[in-house]
Amino acid sequence: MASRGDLKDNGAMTKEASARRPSASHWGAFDAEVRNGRVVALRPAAEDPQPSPLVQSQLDALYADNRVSRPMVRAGWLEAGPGGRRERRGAEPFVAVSWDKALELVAGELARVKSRHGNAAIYGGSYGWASAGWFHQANFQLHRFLNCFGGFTAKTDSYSYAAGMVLMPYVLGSKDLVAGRSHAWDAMLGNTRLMVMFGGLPLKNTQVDFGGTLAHTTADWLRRIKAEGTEFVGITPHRGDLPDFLAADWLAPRPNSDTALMLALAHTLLVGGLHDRAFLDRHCIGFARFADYLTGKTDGVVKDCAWAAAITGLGAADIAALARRMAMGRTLITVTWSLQRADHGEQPYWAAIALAAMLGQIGQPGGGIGFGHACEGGIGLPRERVANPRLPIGDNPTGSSIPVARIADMLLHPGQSYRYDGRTHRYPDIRLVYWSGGNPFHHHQDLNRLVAAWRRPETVIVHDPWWTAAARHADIVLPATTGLERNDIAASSRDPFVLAVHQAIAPVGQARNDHHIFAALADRLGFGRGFTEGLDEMGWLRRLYGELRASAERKQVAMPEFDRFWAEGKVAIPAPDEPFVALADFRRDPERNRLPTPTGKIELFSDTIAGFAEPDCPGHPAWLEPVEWLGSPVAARYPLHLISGQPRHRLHGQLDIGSASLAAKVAGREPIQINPQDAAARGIRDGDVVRVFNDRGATLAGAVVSDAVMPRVAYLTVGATYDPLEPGRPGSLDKHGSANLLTLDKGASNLSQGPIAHSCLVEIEPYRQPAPRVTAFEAPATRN
Ligand SMILES: Nc1nc2c(c(=O)[nH]1)N[C@H]1C(S)=C(S)[C@@H](COP(=O)(O)OP(=O)(O)OC[C@H]3O[C@@H](n4cnc5c(=O)[nH]c(N)nc54)[C@H](O)[C@@H]3O)O[C@H]1N2
Ligand SMILES: Nc1nc2c(c(=O)[nH]1)N[C@H]1C(S)=C(S)[C@@H](COP(=O)(O)OP(=O)(O)OC[C@H]3O[C@@H](n4cnc5c(=O)[nH]c(N)nc54)[C@H](O)[C@@H]3O)O[C@H]1N2
Ligand SMILES: [Mo]
Repeated sequence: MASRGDLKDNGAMTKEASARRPSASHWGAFDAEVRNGRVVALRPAAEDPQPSPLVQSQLDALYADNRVSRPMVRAGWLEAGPGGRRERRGAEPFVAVSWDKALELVAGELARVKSRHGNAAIYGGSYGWASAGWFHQANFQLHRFLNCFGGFTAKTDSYSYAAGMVLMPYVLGSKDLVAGRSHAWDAMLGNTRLMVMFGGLPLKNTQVDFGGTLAHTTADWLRRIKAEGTEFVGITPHRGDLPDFLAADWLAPRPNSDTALMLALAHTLLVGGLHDRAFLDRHCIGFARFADYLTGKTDGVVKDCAWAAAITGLGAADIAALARRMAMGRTLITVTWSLQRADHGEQPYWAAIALAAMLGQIGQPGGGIGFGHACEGGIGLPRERVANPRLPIGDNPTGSSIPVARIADMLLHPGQSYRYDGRTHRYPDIRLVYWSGGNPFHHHQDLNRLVAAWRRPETVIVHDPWWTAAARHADIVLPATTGLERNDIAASSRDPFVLAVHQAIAPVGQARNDHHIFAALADRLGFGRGFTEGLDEMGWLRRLYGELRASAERKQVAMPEFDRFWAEGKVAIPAPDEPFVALADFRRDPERNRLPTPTGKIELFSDTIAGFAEPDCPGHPAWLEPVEWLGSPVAARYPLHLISGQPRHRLHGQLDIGSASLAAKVAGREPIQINPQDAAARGIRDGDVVRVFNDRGATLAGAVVSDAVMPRVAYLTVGATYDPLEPGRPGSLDKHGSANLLTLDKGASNLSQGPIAHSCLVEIEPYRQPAPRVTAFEAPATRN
C-alpha cells in the first residue's frame, strides 16, 4: 500500500545495531550515526572547512517534544465541519485521529471544494524552504498532487527576491543574475581592485544553500580575494555584515536610502566625465533619459552628493570620494537580496545596474555588478551549468496564481483587482488552503493581519514535522517526516556536489513522507497511478538521477551510474574551464549576443515599464521614498528602523528549538540589537526584556546593546516562533520576539508586488512587568 511505503526498508537501512548514513541538508552534508534505530550524532562532512552549528540543531529538533506525533484535527472543524468555529483557529485544542480517518477527511474536503467551487478555490502556493532533497521536496509534492487533481491557485516569485526578479527581465532580459547565477569568486581573484558591497557580505547567511551543500567555502574565497589586494567598502546598517578579515570601510546610510546614494555616485561620475560613454552607447539604451533625471532636467532636483547626504545621513564629501575611487580601476558592485526586500525594492537594483553601466565594466572579470553574494553559500561558486533533478509537477489547468506575498490580500479581498507585472488581475475566492513545506506564520509580513485573513478559508491543511505557528493555526495537521527519515538526492543549483541522502531511521512517531501521504490521497481520489507513475521511492530517485546525468552529459560532464553514486554518497560537478563572468558574451559582441530585452541592450530606460504607467515604478531608476523609513512622517512616532535580517542561528523558523537558536536567546526571547545611544535614551540595559511595537503589533524581545548596529536602527532577526499571549486573536501581544508582528504587508510596487520586510519603523520600551512565559516550543493542547 502506497501510504505505508515510508515505513519500508528500502535497502538503505540496515539491521545492524550501529551504522553511519550519509545525509544532507540546506545547512550542510553530514553522516548520521545511528544506534539501535536512533540517531545519536550528526557529524559534518569531512570536506566542510566550516560546518554550520545548525547540524547539531537538527539533531536537537529531531526528537523534540514539539514534533507532531500523530494526525490532528482542530476540535471545531471536527465537530462542526468545514468552516466550523474558524475564528477559533490557533486557540482551540486538537483531536488526535487515525491516519485512515485523517486521509478520509482530507480527500473528502478536497473533493467537496473542487465540486462546489472549482480547483482555483484551493490555494496550494505553499511557499517555503521545506527540506533539502529533490524528490521529497514538500512543495513540489503538493504541486504535483494538486495538478493531478485538476489544478490549484499557485504563487509566483519568492520572498527572497520578488522585486528584483520581476524587474530584471525588463532591464537585463533574464532573472539569472538575481536568482543566483552571479559573478563567480574565481573571476574576482586578482581582478577586482575595489568591491563595493551594498548590504555587505553577511557570512551568517552563507551557512545555507537551498537544496543542500557540501562545503562552506565563502569565507575561504573572500580571504583569497583579499590576499590578492582587493579593497572593500561595505554599505550596511550593521557592521556584522562585513567580515572582520576584509578590513572593509564601513558606510552606514539610513536603511532603504541606498538608491539615493547610488544616484549621487552616478551623478558624480556624470559631472566629472568619469562615465564610460562607449559602453553606454553600444551596450545600453536610455542613458540620456537617466542622465536628465540625474541632473534634474526632468524634475528640477539635482541628484548630487549634497542631495544624497541629506537623505542618507552620509557626508557629501564621502560620497564624492567613493565615486572617484570606484572610477579608478576594476570595481565590482555587489548588492544583497535584502535591499530589494523593501518598499520600491526594484530601484536599488536598477540604480546599481545603471551605476555599473556608467563604470563600463559589466561583462569583465571582477568588474560590473553582482547580486546575492554571501546571501547563500553557493552564490559565486564555480560550477558547470547542470540542471538539478526536479520532481515533475505537471501543468496547472486553472492558470490561477498570485504574487507570493499577496496572500493576506487574497484571503481578505476575494474578487478585488490588483496590478502586477504590467497587468490587472483579480484575487480568486479561496475556500481551502493547503501548505506543505513552508510556514506563512514565519515568513509573511504583519502577522496580525494574517491571523485575521486566516479566518476566511473554510479549511486549512498543513503538513509539517513540527508544531509551527502555521500548524497551530490549521484545521488538519499531518505529521511529515524529516530528511533523516527517507531516501533522497540533495543538491543546490550552485554548490558543485550532488549528495545522496540515505534514510537513517524509521519515521519518528506516526510521521509519513509527504509523497506517501499524497499517494494515499491520490488513491482515494482515483488518480493514484497518475501521481506515482507506479514508481516507489528508489524508483523515483533512479529516474531523477538519470535526468541529472543526462543533463550533465549534454555539457560533456560524465557522471557515474546511480548505484555507484548511491554507494559513494556524493558526486562532484566540475567547475567550468573559464571563471563565470555574467554578461561576458554580451559585452564582447552586443550585436550578435543581444540580450532578451526589447532593444537587445541593457535598458536604463524601459519603454515597457514606462508604458505600464505605475505611479510607484517609473521608466528609469529613481529615488522614491519608502512608505516607512527614517525620513518619513511615521518616524515621529516610531523613530527606529527595524531590520529583520536572516538569523545566524536558524534557517528562518526552522530549528528555533535547536541549541544554536536557544543559546542566542536573551531572557528566553529573540535578541534585538540596538545602538547604545538609543538604549540610553530609553533606559534600556543589555539583557532587558523590551516591548517592540508600532500600530501593527507588539512583541517582547531581549535587548542586546551594541554599536555594531547604527544609531536609530533596531535589528531583530526574523524567525522566532510566533507565540501569542492570546492565541487566535489578531492584535495579541507576541511573547517571543517574532519580527513579523511589526513588518508591513504591502507590495514593493505595482510592478512586482514583492514583500517589503525591511521597510518598517518601530519604538522600543523596557518591559517593566513580569514577562509572560514563552510557550512556543510546547505542543498545543490535544483531546481524544
Ligand atoms: N521579516 C522578515 N520576514 C521574512 C524575511 C525577512 O528578511 N524578514 N525573509 C523572507 C524570506 S527571504 C524567506 S525565503 C521566507 C522563508 O519562509 P519559509 O521558507 O516558509 O520558512 P521555513 O521556516 O524555512 O519554513 C519551512 C517549513 O517547512 C517545514 N518542513 C521541513 N521539511 C519538511 C518536509 O519534508 N515536509 C513538510 N511538509 N514540511 C517540512 C519546516 O518545519 C518549516 O516549518 O521568509 C521571508 N520572511
Ligand atoms: N543562517 C541563515 N542563512 C540564511 C537564511 C537563514 O534563515 N539563516 N535565509 C536564506 C534566505 S531564504 C535568503 S533569501 C538569504 C537572504 O539574504 P539577504 O536578503 O541578503 O539577507 P538579510 O539577512 O535579510 O540581509 C542582509 C543584510 O542586509 C542589510 N540590510 C538590510 N536592509 C538594508 C538596506 O536598506 N540597505 C543596506 N545597505 N543594507 C541593508 C542588513 O544589515 C542585513 O544583515 O539568506 C539565506 N541565508
Ligand atoms: Mo529567501
